[in-house]
Order: sequence, then structure tokens, then C-alpha cells
Amino acid sequence: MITLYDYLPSGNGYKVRLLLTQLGVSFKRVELDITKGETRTKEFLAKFPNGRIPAVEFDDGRLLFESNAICWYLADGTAMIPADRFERARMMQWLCFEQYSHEPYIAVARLLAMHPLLQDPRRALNDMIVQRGYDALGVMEDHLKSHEWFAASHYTIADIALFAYTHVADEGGFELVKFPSIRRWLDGVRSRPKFIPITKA
Ligand SMILES: N[C@@H](CCC(=O)N[C@@H](CS)C(=O)NCC(=O)O)C(=O)O
Repeated sequence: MITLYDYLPSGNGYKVRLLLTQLGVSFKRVELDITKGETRTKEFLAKFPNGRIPAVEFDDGRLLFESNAICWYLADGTAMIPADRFERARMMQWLCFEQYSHEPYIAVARLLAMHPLLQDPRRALNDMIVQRGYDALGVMEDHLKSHEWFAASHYTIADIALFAYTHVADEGGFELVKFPSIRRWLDGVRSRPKFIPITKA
């Protein structure tokens, strides 16, 4: 059985948790509290030198980290990875966008809201994070004005990757009321078969 090292509030962990559930794959979840340094122990680092969740361990001992790489591996061969070559590239485009232009702002703003002591007293960094987060939401809104999903005409792991932190963006202070197409798409993801909320272990 697959072992998923996870942390319940993490959107990155949630991507893998949600995908495994939707694929109907059984897995064992090991909760590690990142606020207590539980991903930085000698034992964990020996397996996963990046010291972060999500990370998975397969029965044969193979190890994999990085949420989007894990999702790609798990969904390969299913409809959640488009068969069309261009749509696969577009899925990769949105996965890269999520990691470089979206998650670092939307997820970090949420983390700062959860742990105010982490906030930059000079404010400039916080303001930059908020602005870049809104920029990412703007890019998503523009795309979703004329598309139902991100990479293809159907639900793919690009939607899972972007859903993970967008649906809790309000916890970081982002006002989703300004983004009607994003809200329509969020409801579309929520109504997929076997959907689970981020709070479900
Ligand atoms: N790019 C990575 C980011 C993983 C990441 O930042 N994980 C956080 C939780 S969301 C973590 O484990 N932090 C613990 C630490 O840095 O010590 C992914 O998508 O999996």
C-alpha cells in the first residue's frame, strides 16, 4: 500500500490525498506536524532530503516527493492526464504556473495569516505577496472566462493542483468575490465524484 506523508492543513498534501481518493487507490496516511519540525528529522531527511511533505513511499521502497510529480505519476494512464500531446503540455504549463506564480503567494499569504509572527514587519514583502497572489488569480480568471477546466475540455491534475490553495485563498485574505469564473470552476471541482474537503484525513 502507498504511504503518504502528509500534514492536514497543507494544500500540497491535499492535492495527493484528493487524487488518491478520487482514483479509488487505498493509502496509509502518516501525519507530520511541520510546525514542530517533524519533516526535518534525521529519519525523514534520509528518505526525503527536501524535508517537506507531501512525499510518498511505495511498497517496493521507491520514494517520490513534489506534489505535482506525485500527482502525475499516480494519474498517469487515467483520464486525469490528457491523451493529447498539446493538452499534456498545457497541463504542465498550469502545473508550473501553480508552483511558481500561484502557490508561493496564495499559500504563503495563508501561512502568514495562520502564523502572524512570520509576517515581515516592514510590510513590503507582505504587500508584494498579496499583489502577486491577485495577479495569479487574474490569470486564472481570464482563462476560466472561456474554458471550463485548465488543461483540457475535462478535469485533469492541473485542476487539482490549482484548486488546492485557490479554494482556501480567503484564509490568506484574498477576496474571491471579485472572480466569478474562478468561483464557478471551484464549484465544478467540488462536484466531482469522490470529492473530499481539505479537512478530511
Ligand atoms: N513544491 C513542493 C512544496 C512542498 C512544501 O512546501 N511543503 C510544506 C508544507 S505545504 C512543508 O512540508 N514544509 C515543511 C518544512 O519546510 O519544513 C510541493 O509541491 O510538494
